[in-house]
Amino acid sequence: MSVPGSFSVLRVLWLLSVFGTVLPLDGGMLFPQESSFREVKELNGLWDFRADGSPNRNEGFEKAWYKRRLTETGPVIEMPVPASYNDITQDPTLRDFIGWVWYEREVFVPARWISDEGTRVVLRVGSAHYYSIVWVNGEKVTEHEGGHLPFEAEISSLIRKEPTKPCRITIAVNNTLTLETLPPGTIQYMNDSSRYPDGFFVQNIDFDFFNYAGIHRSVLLYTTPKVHVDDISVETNFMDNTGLVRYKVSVQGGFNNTLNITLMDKDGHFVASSNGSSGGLKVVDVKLWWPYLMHENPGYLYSMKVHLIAVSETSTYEDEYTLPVGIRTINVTNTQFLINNKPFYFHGVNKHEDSDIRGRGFDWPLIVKDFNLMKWLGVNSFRTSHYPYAEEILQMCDRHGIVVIDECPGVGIKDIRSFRNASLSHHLVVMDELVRRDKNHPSVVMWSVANEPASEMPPAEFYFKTLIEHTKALDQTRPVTYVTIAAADMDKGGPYVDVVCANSYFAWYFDQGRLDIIPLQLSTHFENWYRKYQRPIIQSEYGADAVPGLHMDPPMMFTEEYQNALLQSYHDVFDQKRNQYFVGELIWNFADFMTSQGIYRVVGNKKGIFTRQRQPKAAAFLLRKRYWRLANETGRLLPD
Ligand code: BDP
Repeated sequence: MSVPGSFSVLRVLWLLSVFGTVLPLDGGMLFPQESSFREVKELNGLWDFRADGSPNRNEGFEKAWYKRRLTETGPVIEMPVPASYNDITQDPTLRDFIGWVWYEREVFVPARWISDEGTRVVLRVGSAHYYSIVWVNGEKVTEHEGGHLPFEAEISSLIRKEPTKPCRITIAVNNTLTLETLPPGTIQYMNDSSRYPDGFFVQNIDFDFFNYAGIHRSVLLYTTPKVHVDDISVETNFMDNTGLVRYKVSVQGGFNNTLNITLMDKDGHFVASSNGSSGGLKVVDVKLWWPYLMHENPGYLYSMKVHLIAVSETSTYEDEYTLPVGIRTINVTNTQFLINNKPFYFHGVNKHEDSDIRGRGFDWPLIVKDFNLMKWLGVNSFRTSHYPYAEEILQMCDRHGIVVIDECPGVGIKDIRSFRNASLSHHLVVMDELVRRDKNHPSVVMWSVANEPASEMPPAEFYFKTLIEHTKALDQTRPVTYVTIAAADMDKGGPYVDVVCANSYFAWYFDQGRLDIIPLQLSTHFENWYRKYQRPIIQSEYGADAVPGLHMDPPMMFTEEYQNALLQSYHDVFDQKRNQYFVGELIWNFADFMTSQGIYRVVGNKKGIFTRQRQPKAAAFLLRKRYWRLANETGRLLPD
């Protein structure tokens, strides 16, 4: 099979990452923040855009499009950032495009950022799907593999080279998925010339959501002083009324650093302070971080101000970064999931970053609407199915007390070739990047390293043992799981997870229409898991498609009545197991979402309890009633 140029470019890049050893990440990935010593400039808005439609998708590299303005290379269109490009135009070839697309924008950098040699200027992309290469004024500054996590490059010296010119930022993004990407996919050439034109190829994927592409989150320029706070890690604990925040700060670029750490309460009052790059802060009369509906004052956050003064022979640098800190503990027993030593029961949802027109693009109105809907429903938790969500969403979870199972993009690992070392080493890097970004969020209570991998295949055992041990070494404070659909006696990775997260679709993908089998099959399924692994169990997905407005009684598949009846049957079993080892239920899915086209999907997956436009189906009311009841029964709404 011939591999066209575009994919060979990717292959070269991937080969480099595959054969390199997995090195610890250099540097932190603190969320950009303004302070007296830091500035942020958003580059969102309209960018010039051009998809490389050449047969091998390689024209942009052959003709070095990054060397001049994109408009000079050929026709460009206006493309909003952040947004997926797929649903923006009326062109089906762009919706379904596979290969490199090019974004470009010119920006004026404030003169002071250029003239002040003590200022460090960083270009940051919140996420771009899937493989990105970034140039500034024609010079490559970074490249990044992975569609859901941030990457950045320091560009200070580059912009100082031509101080009077606007700065031209070019970002090429390729959405091609291969056996070694996360999620994986394959490119298939259709060589039968009686049926397909020359060079016809398709992207095969084994996951159930549209492979939206483009620059999905904000692009920013931000500054820090040359000597700066590069990373902060906190771990929290408490005993009786006293909280403890252990911290570590790393500083880049300097020597002779003085670090002052101050912890303040929600109202800005002084709580504790410390000096140095690591240490502990004692919090008398601690206010713990509690989940929504588990306490009358959920999501309590302290602020940890890290202040740096660094003196060199010639200059003094000052930096400040303030990290929100929630003090809480997570523990798992054989039968319980404990937050602050109290049993926590997940009554929540699975989501997608997905909406009309924007695709997977970051959108504040949508995010705030979703939080309002979740609170209306009585949701206390969600899983970031099937990839890490924008950090702004996790910050909201911290503030509102919504508990998160943070999932990496390890979805659709079904081909045995995706268990090889090349895939595993990339998966380990993704976990490094994910933990580096999300480690300080109190809302994140568990890592999920994958969704529904072919965990019955023999290589799954080594793969998941390595992956889970690696993740535990990165973060000793949180449990680790992967989400399985296998049967307990088939699952090879099961012994390594802290919590069993099991998906099932009884009376949907099997025994269609037979709601009556759910009680037997579901309880057998739970009993088998518990007998085998003695771990708490979460129903991490269950549900049924419902086309809004379709009704039938007695219920038939795809009607709102069937969706309701199926949920109800599941709930009956959950209630039986709840006081044993069953610790949570996450409906599939919060809202309808787009998928690739296929005979199983009617313009996307309709298992939402809300439509894609966030209007409720009957199931939303059923779930709301249940979740508020559960909150009252399990949530201990009263203070201790
Ligand atoms: C599960 C997958 C999820 C799908 C869902 C479904 O984890 O991504 O969308 O099935 O089929 O197995 O609706």
